[in-house]
Amino acid sequence: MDKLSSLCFLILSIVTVLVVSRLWFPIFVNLPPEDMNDEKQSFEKHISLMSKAPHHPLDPLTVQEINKVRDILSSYEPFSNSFPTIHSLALEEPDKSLVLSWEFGDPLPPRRAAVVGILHEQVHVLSIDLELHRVIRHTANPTRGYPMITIEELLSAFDVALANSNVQKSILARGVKLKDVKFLSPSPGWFGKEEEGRRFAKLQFYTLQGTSNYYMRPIEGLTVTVDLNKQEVIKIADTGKGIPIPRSANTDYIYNGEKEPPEIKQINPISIEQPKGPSFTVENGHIVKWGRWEFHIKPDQRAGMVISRVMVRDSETGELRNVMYKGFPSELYVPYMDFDEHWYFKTYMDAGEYGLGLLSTSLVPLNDCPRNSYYMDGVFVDGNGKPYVQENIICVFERYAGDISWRHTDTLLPNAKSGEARQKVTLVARMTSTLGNYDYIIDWEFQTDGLIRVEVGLSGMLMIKATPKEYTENKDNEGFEPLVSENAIGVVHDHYITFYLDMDVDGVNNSFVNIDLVKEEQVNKSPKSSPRKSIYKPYKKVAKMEDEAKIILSLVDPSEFHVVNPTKLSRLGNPSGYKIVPTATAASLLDLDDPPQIRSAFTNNQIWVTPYNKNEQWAGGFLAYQSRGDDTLATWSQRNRPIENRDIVLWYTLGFHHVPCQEDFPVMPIVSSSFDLKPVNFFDRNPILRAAPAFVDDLPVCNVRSSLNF
Ligand SMILES: *[C@@H]1O[C@H](CO)[C@@H](O)[C@H](O)[C@H]1NC(C)=O
Ligand SMILES: [Cu+2]
Repeated sequence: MDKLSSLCFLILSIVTVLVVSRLWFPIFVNLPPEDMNDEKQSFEKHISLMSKAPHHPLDPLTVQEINKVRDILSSYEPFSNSFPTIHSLALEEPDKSLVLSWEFGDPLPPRRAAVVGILHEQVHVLSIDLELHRVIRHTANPTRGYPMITIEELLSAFDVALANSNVQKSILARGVKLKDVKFLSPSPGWFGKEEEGRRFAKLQFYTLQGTSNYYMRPIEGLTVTVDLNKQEVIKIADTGKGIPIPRSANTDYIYNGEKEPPEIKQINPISIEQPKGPSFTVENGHIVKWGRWEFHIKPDQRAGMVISRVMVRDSETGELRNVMYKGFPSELYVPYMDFDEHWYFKTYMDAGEYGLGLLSTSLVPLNDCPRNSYYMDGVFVDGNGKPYVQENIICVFERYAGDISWRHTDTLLPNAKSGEARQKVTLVARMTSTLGNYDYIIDWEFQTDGLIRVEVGLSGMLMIKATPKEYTENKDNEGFEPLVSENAIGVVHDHYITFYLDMDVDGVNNSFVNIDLVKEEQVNKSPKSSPRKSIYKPYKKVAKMEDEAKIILSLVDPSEFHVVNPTKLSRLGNPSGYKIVPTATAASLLDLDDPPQIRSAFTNNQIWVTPYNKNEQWAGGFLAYQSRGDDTLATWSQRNRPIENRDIVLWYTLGFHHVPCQEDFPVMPIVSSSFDLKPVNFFDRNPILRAAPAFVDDLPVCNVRSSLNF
């Protein structure tokens, strides 16, 4: 780059920072502290930020509200002698009809909290009214299964396990020092009678000796079962004495200045330019407005990130139109494929067992999210019911990746040169969750043409199984266990992310329509009217009952899947709709009566449609830990309820089969897949027909020439 253009970029950067920091003061307020000693101070700063009153019926509970809930609970008679451990405490959303009729300026509907606690081995589910200052509903053990485990009880289970002399002996016998031992507590799933009646965790161990990578040096074949209520060891299984611990060499992944080979040219710093600042606003903390879109976004301890009240403006009239009432990842099922005593139970249901929000971590500016990002904090609750702030767990930013949103050139016109084209700029809301070894990146991407793309990325560390093997025996026709490093198998597994999508296309009452693509043959017609033998035609089939909307995808028997408003017709008489467009996905190969598949039967179909029911939000059941599959999407849907022209919820499961390979070691490059919610006959014509093209002068500080001047 020449001197002029370098100067030009410098000026641009400074101007951008100035513009951005004035318009977007909260971004910088929320940046993580540089000095770790400032942590306490920054916590207080956030308390004051977060204690602001809620503005919207769906706003999460504030720090003050959580403290109030805790006060109410402490003086609640059944808990007056001992306070339960709190496994979740969050806003109990007001009834949908109240939220839909509420407008800015109206008083908020009564603020309520939903609390799940455990006391004396009983699960308590409470509803607390903050205005009335009392418990208004209290049930014990509503279903089988237990709530999300708390970090505190896991840490304490580890202490209990490590204090056990037999566990110590087993660890020392492998030449590992106790000070190097770390743990993971895979949820135990549910495997029949002998595991019932007590809440427990299975702890497994890793050594950090010689590495900063927590998960690459497993102590194989040692599983300690700890009763979570009593906090005592109930079983030690030690069968792995002869199995070596994988070596530490090449396991580090933290940047230490080490360089790639000089032949590989480094990529220069890169960022998008927004000389006029971002085009979106975040109003009252949670309402995002961008271009034609408007929606509410909030962190949630269990779902991670919840997007609500999604509306898009009509491209002709400018009117705000409803698309979706609420969307979020409802469950995340990850079964591993290994019969081994120390592996068979690894069949996680991460949202219900651990919490996608509770295990979200602060996003790293520039690397997790681009420079032009707005960050949002989450307020969660610890096992004692005390609020804490998880900083910067959601980022919202505009993305321009150099793509095109539409184009055309009339090449047959005599003077045709270049044609019409439009840039594709989108708005992304992102959250990541680190569920032990794995990292999930979940993006909701909003396009100007009305399409919403939900993308899930997988990264982090493989779950490693130690083995005496150092080299792969290449045998055909034999199931294999992928060796990803010396003595380290990357165990084969799946990931299923089941999304709850309460679509409200132009109103609450919608229908689910299969558009089946059906082959039509021209047979024995004489005289033959066409030389063609076959074509296909789309056939509409409105699903009247739930059973008609249980979809297993098939390439050879294709359909489109539309959610339409049968009472809202376009100029041409087509019902206004959105379709769900699956892309690459996977389906479970497990037996339907395999215990993990019974618990996660919500993955038996890729698509389900249910009538809206406030109590049916968690596909794996309200209490998912050690659940037995009797409160899942699959069991609710057995009722085969009517779904035509009603308030309906669409469920979609995005799946991945994962056969690990060496590139996944020691940290996995992202694997991703997505699905789209795409308007169909929702707009009367191309909704971005009149969007303006971009011109060179739009970027006044630096023009295109300077960046072409290599
Ligand atoms: C939606 O459908 C239900 C069931 O048919 C009906 O009771 C309700 O009034 C409808 N709601 C609206 C807003 O049309
Ligand atoms: Cu994987």
